[in-house]
Amino acid sequence: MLLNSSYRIFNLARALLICSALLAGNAWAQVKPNIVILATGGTIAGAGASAANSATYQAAKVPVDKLIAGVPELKDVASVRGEQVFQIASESFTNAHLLSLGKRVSALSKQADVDGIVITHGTDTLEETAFFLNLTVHTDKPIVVVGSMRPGTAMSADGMLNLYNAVNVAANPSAKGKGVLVTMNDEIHSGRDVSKMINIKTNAFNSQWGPLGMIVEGKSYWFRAPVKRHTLQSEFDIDTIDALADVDVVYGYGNVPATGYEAFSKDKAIINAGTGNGSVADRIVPVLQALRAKGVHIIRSARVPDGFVLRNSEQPDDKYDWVVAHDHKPQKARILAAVALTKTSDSKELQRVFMEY
Ligand code: DAS
Repeated sequence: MLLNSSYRIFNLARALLICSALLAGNAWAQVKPNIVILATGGTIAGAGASAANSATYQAAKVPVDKLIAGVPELKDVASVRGEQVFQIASESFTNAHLLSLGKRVSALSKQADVDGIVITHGTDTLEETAFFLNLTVHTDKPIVVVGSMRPGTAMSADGMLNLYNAVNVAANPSAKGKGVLVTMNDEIHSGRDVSKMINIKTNAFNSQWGPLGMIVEGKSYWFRAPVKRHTLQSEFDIDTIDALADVDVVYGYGNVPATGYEAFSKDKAIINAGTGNGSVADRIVPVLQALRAKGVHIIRSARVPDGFVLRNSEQPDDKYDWVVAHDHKPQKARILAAVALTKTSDSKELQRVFMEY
């Protein structure tokens, strides 16, 4: 009799244990990653007068909560919450915006209840912000910058799917440790490599070394990983940067005068967006040498979108103590130079940084 009742108690206890394990397991399976969406404005938050207005609209109108509500499928992917950091068109970004956004991203990345961060951003300077964060935020958690080429009010708007893709990538552990990413038009790009190459098409963003992967129906497909230093491997830390030096860009072309270069004579560095392989007109060489003699760093980039500027090719960089931007386009070279100058003003060190990041 006694044996019988203890057997029944054992079975009951075992059944209770199995049920609680199943419930816990099921609850665990229901636990979704916590993703924070930081909204800064841009077309992805834009609104046009009619559905036919795919290129004529006002950027930076829709608040982050409406962006999130506009993609109800996000709740199947992650526990999402939004913060409205700015509400501006990204051509109006300044260094102060970069620093403020970078510090917020860094602070959130340190929170245990944040698994990934998505930043909605205008497309005009999205590549600069993504590169800046790639250089300065010390985390391996996914940080994904996303925009759109058409406002949400337009036919075939791209913002909803771009945002859905960005949250999926940010929620995917496979995106950890790949640096800051940009998802546009079903592609996953490195924040280092990507640039806006077309001004009014949804396939506007391109990396000359190719995307890292694709995102299709919420699933990430990876084909490459970054080889240049970023995030946790970076010697630059946003938490210790409170100002960025003035670094400006002068565009090279036939007949270019010295005026533009001399206008930036107070800068710490000038990026020359040179013709061809970062060429400098013979009448401009002495102007740049004089600026270098005053302590202004000269960094040779190129207006040509692809390839990279070869040191000591078009100009004797060793002799002039100039720096080459390698494969960085002028607008990215400005970001990298400004970040590097927070730590060094030695031209050899600057050249090392341009080759390593
Ligand atoms: N003016 C553009 C910007 O805010 C609009 C956009 O494409 O996002 O960058």
